[in-house]
Formats: sequence, structure tokens, C-alpha cells
Amino acid sequence: MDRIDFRSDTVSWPTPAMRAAMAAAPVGDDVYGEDPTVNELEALAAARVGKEAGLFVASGTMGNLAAVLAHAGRGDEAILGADSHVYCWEAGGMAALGGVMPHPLPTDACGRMDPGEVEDAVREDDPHLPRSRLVLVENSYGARHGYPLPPAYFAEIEAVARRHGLALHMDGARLFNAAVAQDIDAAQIARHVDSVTFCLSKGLCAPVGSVLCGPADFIQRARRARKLVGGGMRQAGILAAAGIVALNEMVERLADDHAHARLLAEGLARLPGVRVDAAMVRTNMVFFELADDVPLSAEQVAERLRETAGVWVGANGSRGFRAVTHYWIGADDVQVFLSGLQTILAAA
Ligand code: TLP
Repeated sequence: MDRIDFRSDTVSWPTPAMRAAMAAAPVGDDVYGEDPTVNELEALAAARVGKEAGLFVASGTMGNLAAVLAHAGRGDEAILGADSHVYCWEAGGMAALGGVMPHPLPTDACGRMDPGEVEDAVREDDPHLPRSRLVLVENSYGARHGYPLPPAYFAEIEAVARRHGLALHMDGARLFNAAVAQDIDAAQIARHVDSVTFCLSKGLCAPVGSVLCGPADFIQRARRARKLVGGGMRQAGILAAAGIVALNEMVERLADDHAHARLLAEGLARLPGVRVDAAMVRTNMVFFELADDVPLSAEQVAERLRETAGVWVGANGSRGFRAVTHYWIGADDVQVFLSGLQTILAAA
């Protein structure tokens, strides 16, 4: 990459192996179901998460939206975390396009809803009320340090969903980060949900795309939903080829990103003027804040880091930051970040 960019793992460029695979990919018309590379990616993705079928979509947002549209209808209600990505950062798609009402619940420090509160949120069968239809979970949990939630939590939510006949979808944008951090298979997490979206274009480095996986009949409905939102692509094998490389070559190495995030968090914990909860850093995200006596805003610090050290980082509110590690961030880049920040804070 041409810069040291910690703003997100979404900024990561495709690898040379991906570019080569893209150039050589056999293609067909995927709306006709005739793109062999897309078909291969969908089968591979489904196998990796232990589901029957997969659907290649343009983004995580599209995967989650297609899932909601395939699971629920107008006037139905979806229970989800009040700080979940689907609720906060996906343009209200479920309500805007599906007529599905979100029912947000608080989450704990790791991003867990209380299973008892989920159960209490399920509506009675009463014509006054919306119909509870769906529960949405997320792993890793972006708003909570990218925390990798364990299968046991999803088993508890699954039990509630099953008791009440609700569908259960996981926004697993960074499912493989969650799995690698816990040294388990992604399928061990996904077995507790009906459907899961995971992203190829974040830590896995593909340029575009996510895969929605689930039972074959559900994926058939989601395929219709994808078409409805304009997501039927044609010679998409060019993109899917990078996704195949992502799944085959880029999953285990996510452990390096997690190690770099830990290195950054430990370094930040030693810097005067910075507050960080290093123990919460289990995947590739580091959230940290300026101490109260630092006379600069997060935006000003981010600007100085860019100008003086060539390091890009995202301000998170007026005092906070989110730094995300990925394939193109090495241990030396972490040191550039730390010494650049130290200099800025010492001069403030
Ligand atoms: N997240 C982006 C921003 O939208 C915040 C990022 O930089 O982290 N689920 C989760 C948990 C996500 O973090 C994201 C993207 C998505 C879904 C949506 O994926 P895309 O961007 O492919 O639509």
C-alpha cells in the first residue's frame, strides 16, 4: 500500500496473488448462475462456515440486508444490539427497504445482549404488536473493541430463538478474526445461527465482496433479495477469484494482525496522555482515548499524525480513536505510529 493506514481493515489492498487470480479467472453470467468462479467461491465459503449454500454479495451491508429480507417481512421485528453495525451503520436498510422494525437491546462490554432480555423482547401473538421474527448477532463485535464472542454465548441466544421460532442471523463481517482469536473453526461459531454474512474485503484483503451463507432454500430467497436491491452481478468471477485466494491463504495469518494490534495496545498503554484498555484487544482493533489533560482534540491529533508521521488513524468522537491492523501493517508501522504519537503528545 502507499501509506500506513490504520483507519480500517477495509482499506487493505488486494495481494499480488489475488491480482493474478483475478486476471486469470474463468467467468460467466452469474445472474444465470453460470460463473464458475463465483460458484466455486460460494461452495467454498459455505463449507468453511458449515452451511449448505452461499451467495456472493457486493458488501457486508448487502449480505445483512439480503438476509433480513429473506428471513423477515413487512411489520416483522428484528431484535439486535443497540450498538450493532446493522442497527447503527447500515443506513437503516432493514426498515427503509424491508419494512422490518428493529428492536434494539443494550449490550455488555464485549457486545453481548442478555439472553433473558432477548427472551423478554419477544412479542406475544397479539394483533396490536409487531411479529418478532429475527434475532441479529455480530462477531467479532465492532463497537466493543472487535471482541471475539465465544460459541457458548451464541448457543444461549440460539436456545431463546429456537424456543420462540425466531430466525437467527450473524453479521460475521470479521467472523474469521473471531475464530482465529479463539483458535477455533468458524463453523463452530456459525453452527449456532441459521445464516451468516462474512466479509472478504476486510482483514482477508479481497478488493470487494462478502458471502452470505445458510440453508439452500434461504439462500434461494436471498438471491431474489440480492436481485431486488440491484446486486445481481454478471462476470463477477473476476471479483470472486480474489475471494477464493482470501479464504485459502489469508485466514490463518489474521493472527499476525491480532499480534500487531496487541503490540500497538501495549505501546499505547506505556504512553503518557493515552488511555487504553489493552486487555480488551483480542483481534485487530484498538480503541484508545486522549487523557483529559491533553490540550488537543482527536481530530487534531489524527491530522498531525498524518502530516508528521504519514500515519492515518480514525478519530472516534472528540477524544477517541479506532486503529485497525491488517495485512499491510507490519510491526515496524506500529512503531512509526507509537513514536509519531509520542512526539505529538510531548509537544502539546
Ligand atoms: N464496517 C466499516 C464501517 O462501516 C464502520 C469499518 O470500517 O469497520 N458489519 C460490521 C461489523 C462492519 O464492521 C462492517 C463495515 C459491515 C458489517 C459492513 O460491511 P461493508 O462495508 O462491506 O458494507
